[in-house]
Amino acid sequence: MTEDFVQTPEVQALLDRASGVESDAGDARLKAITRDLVEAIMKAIVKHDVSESEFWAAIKYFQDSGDEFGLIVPGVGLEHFMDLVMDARDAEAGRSGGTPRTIEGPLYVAGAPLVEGEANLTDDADDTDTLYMNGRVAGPDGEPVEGAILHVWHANSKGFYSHFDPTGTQSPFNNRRRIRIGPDGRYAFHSRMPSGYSVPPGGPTDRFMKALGRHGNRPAHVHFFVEAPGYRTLTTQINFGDDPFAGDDFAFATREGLLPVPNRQGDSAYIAFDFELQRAEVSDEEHFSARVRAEA
Ligand code: MBD
Ligand code: FE
Repeated sequence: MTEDFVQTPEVQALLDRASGVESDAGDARLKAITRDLVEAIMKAIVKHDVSESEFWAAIKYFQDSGDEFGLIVPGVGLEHFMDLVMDARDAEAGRSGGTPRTIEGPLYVAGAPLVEGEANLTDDADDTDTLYMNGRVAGPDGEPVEGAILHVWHANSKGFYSHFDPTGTQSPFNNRRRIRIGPDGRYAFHSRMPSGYSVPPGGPTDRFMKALGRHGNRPAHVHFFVEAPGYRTLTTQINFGDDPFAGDDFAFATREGLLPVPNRQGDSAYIAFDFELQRAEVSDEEHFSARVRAEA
């Protein structure tokens, strides 16, 4: 049996009816996407000779792993793929320049304290080195960006994020801030050094990665959104260039230009990093994508 089986009139009619393309009601775009996705699954089933038992094991996997979908999506490369798609669309539209985007990941929390000046991100005790990070937020001509807000979030020295910490021991916004940037475009903050992240051991993502012969580790990293009136909101992160997983990130978030090596001096580590924003072409670009995010 070959994939041509999916092209038989019976299966094609099934796809038409199942995706609602024969009905005038409903959403045409949703119908078309549903039809293509279901057809792609059918082709994979035929191509790989998926048995009935394997099929139901896969369905059970999806049913059970809902809480970790936000990890599975970057783990299989789809979240990074969206960056590649957005980069390619930008290139087609003749847009380039600025700090590269890279994935948000599933661990942002809205509503972090809004602070000004040299900011401390860390509320909780954490016996590790101190990270000092500073730099500029500028536009395409090097102009300081006025009215910028830098959203920063990272893990603690155990690799756990506040709000998502399985040990339940972190304050709500530990290592999370929104920093209002002054008219000179300069920012500076310090915090307790993050460690790399690992997916929950034994969980759905971990089991999937192991079955693929992979792992679920990320290098130590710091996430950012940068938003400012008149500029395009940037989603990015820096990954520590000297981390053992800097070249082997399970989530594919590391990118050239986003891998600074911390300058480590005794109990302190320093990173200088400048952000360059693109100008917004439409006001929608000044805002975040419509992803549903945790709130606290
Ligand atoms: C993270 O901390 C992260 O940044 C991503 C992208 C995926 C899982 C955990
Ligand atoms: Fe992260």
